[in-house]
Amino acid sequence: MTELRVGIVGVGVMGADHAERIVRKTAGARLAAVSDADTGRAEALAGRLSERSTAGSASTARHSGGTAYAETVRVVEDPMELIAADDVDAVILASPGFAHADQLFACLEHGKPVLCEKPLTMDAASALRVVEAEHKLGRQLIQVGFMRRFDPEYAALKQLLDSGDLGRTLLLHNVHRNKSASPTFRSEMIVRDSMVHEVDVARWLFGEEITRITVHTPTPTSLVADGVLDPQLAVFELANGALADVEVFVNFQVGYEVRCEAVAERGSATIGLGSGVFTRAGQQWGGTMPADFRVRFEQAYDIEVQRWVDATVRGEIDGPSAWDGYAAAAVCEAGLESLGTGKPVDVALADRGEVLG
Ligand code: ISE
Repeated sequence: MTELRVGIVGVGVMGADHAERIVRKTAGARLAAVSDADTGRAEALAGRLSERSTAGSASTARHSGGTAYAETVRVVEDPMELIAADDVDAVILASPGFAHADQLFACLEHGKPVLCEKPLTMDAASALRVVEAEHKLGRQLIQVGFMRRFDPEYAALKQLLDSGDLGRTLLLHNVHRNKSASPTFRSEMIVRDSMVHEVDVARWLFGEEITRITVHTPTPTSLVADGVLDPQLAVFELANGALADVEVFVNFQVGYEVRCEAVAERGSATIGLGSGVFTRAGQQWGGTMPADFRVRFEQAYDIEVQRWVDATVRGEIDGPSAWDGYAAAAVCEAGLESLGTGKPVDVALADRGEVLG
């Protein structure tokens, strides 16, 4: 295979970002087709990317060969048609979470490797069905878009903790703040779409499953619609007795801020303190904050997609698996129950050995 022909389903904020990434920055891949419930939006994006490539500017030069040539990005109305298409070797799913289950089953049916943005699916039962269907195929086709694992700071933290230099890791403190969220971003989405990242971070850094979750909700900020519980403070209990907490605040107003501090037996390590260029001028000092996750995690997304393309060509995945997506869905499901009561809720997780045995 010379170049991996990628099709993207859903070209909203994240899908459009990935489309640009495939065209401008990813070696060994080309954007073959896009699909979106809003066909006009897909057409506008395809037109924009094709135009830029035909203009042949240096920034749109193909990375594989280094020479610019016209990109013909096909717009396909039906996402199922895109998934089945002969000119699409692999799929990026950036459609809304509720569409993922059917689209993932279609990818499995057509043997298409897929990078699926989180959440894997909307609930643990459907996520488990996806894991089982993939397992039956005998080949891992699904990678989940938990991009923090590819962020150089998170990767360095993981390496440090795994080295054992600080002793055993005891606690994680996480902060996850967005500048603002749309009024349709309800309390449940704060768990399923935002907190799910720290669910994955905790499972990944500890290498353990989360067995119980408690979601506390202080009096909400006055800057959200009635009934939206923002911020939220969750505590995860892990199978080895470790604890992790996370504050998720999606209408923080200031900017995008994601931090993680690990406390171990002989020291602690914190990432996400970056303030860009730190300046001192006019009796003021300070730096800047990224406006959103695309800026903060740009490098992580670039590395994630490049490694996914490279692994796909080798017939493998190289990142969070369908099981990771399922485990996160199971934790979030328990988190949603706790959100209603403020009480700890045990996570109901299938036995990994039995499912993947
Ligand atoms: C969004 O979907 C993301 O994945 C971002 O990383 C997260 O910060 C944001 O809260 C979510 O809505």
